[in-house]
Amino acid sequence: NISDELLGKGWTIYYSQLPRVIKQEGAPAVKVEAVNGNFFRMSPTENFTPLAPGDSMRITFRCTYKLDRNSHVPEGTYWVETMDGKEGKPLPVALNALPLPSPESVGGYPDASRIYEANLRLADAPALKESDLLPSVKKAVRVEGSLVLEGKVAVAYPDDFSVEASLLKEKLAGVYGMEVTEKAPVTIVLEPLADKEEAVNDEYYTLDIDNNRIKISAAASHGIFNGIQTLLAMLKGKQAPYQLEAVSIQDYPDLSYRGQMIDIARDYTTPENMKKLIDVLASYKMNVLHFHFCDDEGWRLEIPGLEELTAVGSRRGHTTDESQCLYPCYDGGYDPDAKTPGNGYYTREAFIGLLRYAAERHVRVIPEIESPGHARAAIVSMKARYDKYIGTDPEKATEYLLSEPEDTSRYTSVQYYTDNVINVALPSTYRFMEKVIQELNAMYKEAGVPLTTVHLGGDEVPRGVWMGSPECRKLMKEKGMEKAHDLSEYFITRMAGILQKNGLKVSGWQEVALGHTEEAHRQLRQQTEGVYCWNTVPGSDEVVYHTANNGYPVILCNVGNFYMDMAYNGHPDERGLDWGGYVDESISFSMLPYSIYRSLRVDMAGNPVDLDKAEKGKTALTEAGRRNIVGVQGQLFAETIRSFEGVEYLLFPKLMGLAERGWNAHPAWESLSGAQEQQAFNQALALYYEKISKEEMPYWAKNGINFRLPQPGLMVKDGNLY
Ligand code: NAG
Repeated sequence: NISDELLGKGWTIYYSQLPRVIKQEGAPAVKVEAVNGNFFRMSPTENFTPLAPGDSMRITFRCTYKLDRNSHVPEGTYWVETMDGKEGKPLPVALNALPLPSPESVGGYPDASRIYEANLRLADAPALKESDLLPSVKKAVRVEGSLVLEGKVAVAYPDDFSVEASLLKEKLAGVYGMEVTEKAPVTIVLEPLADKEEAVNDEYYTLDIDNNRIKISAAASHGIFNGIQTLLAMLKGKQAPYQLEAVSIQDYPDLSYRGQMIDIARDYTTPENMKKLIDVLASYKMNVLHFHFCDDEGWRLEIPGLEELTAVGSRRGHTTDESQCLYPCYDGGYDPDAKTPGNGYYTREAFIGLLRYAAERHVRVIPEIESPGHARAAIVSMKARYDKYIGTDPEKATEYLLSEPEDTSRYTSVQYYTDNVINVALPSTYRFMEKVIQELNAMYKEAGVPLTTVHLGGDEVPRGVWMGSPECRKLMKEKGMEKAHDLSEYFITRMAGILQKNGLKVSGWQEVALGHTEEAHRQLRQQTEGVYCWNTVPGSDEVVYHTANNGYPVILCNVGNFYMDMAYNGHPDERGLDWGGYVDESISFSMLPYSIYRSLRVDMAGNPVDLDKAEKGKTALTEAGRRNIVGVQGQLFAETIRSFEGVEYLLFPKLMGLAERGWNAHPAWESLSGAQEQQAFNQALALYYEKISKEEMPYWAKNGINFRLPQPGLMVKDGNLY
């Protein structure tokens, strides 16, 4: 008590923390409890003795999950006092971070990259050729000659490629300081491929450099765009005047879907930063941005007619009734109007602008409406609407309601929410979902960008949901359903119908394609564009090939290799989660889309995994299943991220492995075994690290991208080493 008054019982301390379940022993004087999710409160019990000025006390509690890294310690702490039965204003409280053990004191932290450092020493560091890029090009033949790009350059192109040409000119002028003129010593020619049959797919291109000309040919504009990215990548590690060796390149991706998911619900990323990211993704020939704009802790997109979604659902701050804003989870800001990483949304206009920006760079934006679980922000927002109108306009109040006031179901979600699942029996639920889908459709239309699918989420519906809902009970009886999963199936089937009616297909996390009746599978298969297999920790990764064999198009985003929100390693200063292991740039690189059981070569302690054993007896990919592997995707869930710099830190350089594997799904070691396999892997890895450090890192440093050096605890920012 640092005040000069006696501290009585009318106070509460609020804070957020990731490790969740709290146990207290005995009869504590101060009770620590979850308000909801990872938002907690401490308040005095009847055993609390008022604290005299200058006195202090210790409050002890236990978390069931380890609290061993800085991104997990309590944060956003504030104090609220109650006087005369009224709550006072929240006040920030200074917090001394927990003393975490130093790496030295426990003999170092397990670091997954340890084994790779050993591999790197084994393989000779190769000398880089000009055409050694990320992602690697399929075929490059060095020919006689060279050219110099200096001062002036000309770009020649037909109308069909004018968008690509103007982006090229922008980069040449803006990043490489060249003047683009009508006539110049060197001309960059963009032209249709002479023999269209040659194009393996829409993204195929050829790039030919001779003494005074650079020629990029493709059957489609996407191929031209890819060729331009290759040309720009060849300039990356160089200084003006840019000397380029003559070369003939033929290149195309193996997988048509190469995406990155960004979670702006937990941590808000502005449209400007998102554009910066899209530009970088596109430069590595990634072609999908999975836009995770809503979840339990936020709704980040304006939907005309559903103002509460953003008025309430995009703001987090101190509240006891959530009619104005959501609880201050994660970053714990007590002021809902403050500019914190927990507040913000994309206006309709900003989103349309983003869609156009992405489309110009051949990046598709796939929107995700998280449902029926992970939907707390939407549920709370629609409840606020209900409360607002129930007295005056009951029809309006219930029109889009997502929860049933009489529902007594008790459940706890993986993230410890007790009220984050949409009620799937209410007609208003389907009205809400269709309304959002139609508004999304309208935004894409206005942007002039096609929308083919909406990702419906579908993950982590906790046990216990819906069972106490009178409406769900009624529906179950009517339809002869027996268990909660039947309701999940009902939801996804009905949603597939709504999407179809609106000209769209279903995408969703792996759960949407699991556990159905044969009849439901038959229908869903045809209505599905992508099943995102995510929860594939070693041992349960069979879901991936099972789903592909079962006829669903699969996107590989398995946690073990591609969850960029996993920490780089166990060091306390490395932010991130670790429920699926550690993920660094070597682990994303190790992924084998067609040999998934051999994709994790080290365990969390950095020890080698016995790959033959890991693969033994597992579900194999059938021929039909092979054709269903459509792509790869990185995930960046944002529970531990607090800024855009944090986004970049977790993506760079991990993203390089993802981009490489999406483009080249059959690396040399895939078809080898034993010592030969190990040697081929070592060589490829050495070349990969060489590219990252020689070509990419200097470029990131120059262009203000916050990245992590492939060594624990070091990073470069604005050209400086920290
Ligand atoms: C899972 C959740 C996600 C969470 C993430 C953290 C999926 C599909 N679902 O528990 O909401 O943020 O892991 O890594 O990943």
